[in-house]
Amino acid sequence: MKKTARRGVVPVWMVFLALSCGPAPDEDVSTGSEAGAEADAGLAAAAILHPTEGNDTEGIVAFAEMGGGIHVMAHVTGLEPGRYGLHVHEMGDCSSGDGTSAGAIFDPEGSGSGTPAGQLGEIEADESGMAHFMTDLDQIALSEGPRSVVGRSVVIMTAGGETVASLACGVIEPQAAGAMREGSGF
Ligand SMILES: [Cu+2]
Repeated sequence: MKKTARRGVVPVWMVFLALSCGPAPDEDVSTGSEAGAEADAGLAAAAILHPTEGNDTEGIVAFAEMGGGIHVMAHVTGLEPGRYGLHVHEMGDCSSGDGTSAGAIFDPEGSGSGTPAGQLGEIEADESGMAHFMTDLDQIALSEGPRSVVGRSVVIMTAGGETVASLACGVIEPQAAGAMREGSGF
């Protein structure tokens, strides 16, 4: 059953507030001077995931520059208990309803042998169908360039098996770093 896009109108920072993974680092409350703003306020982005047709999976994935890499936090609901792939796909287009409009997995290096950059990791849903995931990656970026994931999409996929299905999809939109740090616990 297809759900409405109701969550899309909720400001993303409010969603972060609800999902906070832990206390914000101390430096977050004290920064903000003109001189330090550029260095301190790293780029941030987020994708609100909406279910593909026939699924109830939804959630949010947040990205923030941190320590030279990208901190990724995902909160996904409406899954059957089990493991799923958390992927960035090439195109920022979830309009097809089945995930195919998002294109192939993001693979800027053309890694025939290695792991595509868009393979962010595996999430595991608990008995309540909820998955919570955090990691730090350096194969993706938020700044402009070949590794940037901004404007692409996040897709939750069934892991393994003979048929791979996209359960949820969301376009990665830039976020105001300041607003995000206020509410998020990043
Ligand atoms: Cu995928």
